[in-house]
Amino acid sequence: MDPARDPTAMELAVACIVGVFNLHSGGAESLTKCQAKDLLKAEMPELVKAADRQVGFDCLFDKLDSNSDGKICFSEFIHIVGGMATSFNEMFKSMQQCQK
Ligand SMILES: [Ca+2]
Repeated sequence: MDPARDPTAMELAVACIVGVFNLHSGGAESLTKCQAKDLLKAEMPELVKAADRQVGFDCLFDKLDSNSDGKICFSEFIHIVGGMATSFNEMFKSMQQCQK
């Protein structure tokens, strides 16, 4: 990245996602179940509340841990972020439809 220019909104967003993952993993390659729960409760509280109401956190964790190694690696984490972004985009489009 050219240090002479300001980062783009997308670069800042990606850096933020990477920073959140590393903050909660302590710099490790993967999040433990406890670290994943702390991250999701802090950063995606509605997802955790919905999981607690419906199936419980353990079931959510098992679904997110796609390779079943008991940890959440960065690529598994980014799928969670992608799902959340997709939901936000759908909500944004619905709000636009209501304004027309
Ligand atoms: Ca895993």
